Amino acid sequence: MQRPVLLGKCQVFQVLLIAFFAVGDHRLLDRSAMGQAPATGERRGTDARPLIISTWPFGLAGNEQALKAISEGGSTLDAVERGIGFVESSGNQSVGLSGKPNGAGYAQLDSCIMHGPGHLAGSVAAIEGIVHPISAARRVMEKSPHVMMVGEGARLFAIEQGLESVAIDDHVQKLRAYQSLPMSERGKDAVLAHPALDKKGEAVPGPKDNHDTIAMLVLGADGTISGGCSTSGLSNKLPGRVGDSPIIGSGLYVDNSVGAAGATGVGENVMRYCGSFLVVEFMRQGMHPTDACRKVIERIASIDPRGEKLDINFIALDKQGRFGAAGTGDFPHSVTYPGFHEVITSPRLR
Ligand code: SD4
Repeated sequence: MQRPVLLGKCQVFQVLLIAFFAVGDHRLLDRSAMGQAPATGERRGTDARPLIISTWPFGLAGNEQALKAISEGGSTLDAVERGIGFVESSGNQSVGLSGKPNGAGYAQLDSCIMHGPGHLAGSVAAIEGIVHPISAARRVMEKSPHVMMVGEGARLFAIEQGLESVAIDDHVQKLRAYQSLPMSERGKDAVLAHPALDKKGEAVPGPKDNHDTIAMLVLGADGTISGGCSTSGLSNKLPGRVGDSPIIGSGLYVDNSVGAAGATGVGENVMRYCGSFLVVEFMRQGMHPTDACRKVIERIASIDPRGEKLDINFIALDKQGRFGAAGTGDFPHSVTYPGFHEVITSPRLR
């Protein structure tokens, strides 16, 4: 007689759980609560927590790891480190040591992390031979007196901190061989920060498909927000080139009282505008994250003659659980919260 009673309680709990997530999903599509949906780009939101959003379809597996970290009692910061760390060692072609090599033929990685409470930040740039740059960024934030470390100093610090590394013995030789090339041969596929003009005087867009980045934002049940970003950067970049991804305010920005934003795309077209910072500032003014992302792209495109050929994308979430994204092209990004785990594609801006 006991067993059916116990089962009944479980079922009631399950129904309550489903109802709770259904409320979250209902709000997700409740445009009267969230405002009228614009012609392109959904305005979405949820009451469910944690809410995790990351760039590209490959972010989805990272989101899953982030969710696991939280379900095992970890913080939003632990979630970011684990989620991005998973992508860094997944054999990804644009994140981690398996990512795109620079012009000299080896990976130089960029990463940063932010934690809302205390407005904490850490970052590493052009780091070599470190398997998890996101963990190196977290160590800079938590174990050094600094915010940003670069190159060999960052690598040695990460190793001292016990992080996994691989040998980089051949890098100097590769760099010398690269430097012996005529200038015209170096970084010939690299993207230009300032628009190149074709014979007609039209701005030439940068090469496609030679880059990608994981940016991940996590909103916890208590309203805590953390974020991170990690990339190998553009393929064939000049050795020593640093993109937007490790720059606080460009590749990532978190303000615990407002929300967070992260970027992916051609860093040269983001870092001159403090792109992620600007998204958060627009959300501070009350804009929905989708609108804030769109507005920043429109701002940048209004200055740069390459317009929508800039190849830039933003993700964002706010303190209320509203989230969104926008890109100069169709932009698939990964969204996870209890009851929802999907890739959403925001349509190209124009
Ligand atoms: C960079 N923003 O190094 C990175 C690359 C990237 O999608 O995100 N590509 O410029």
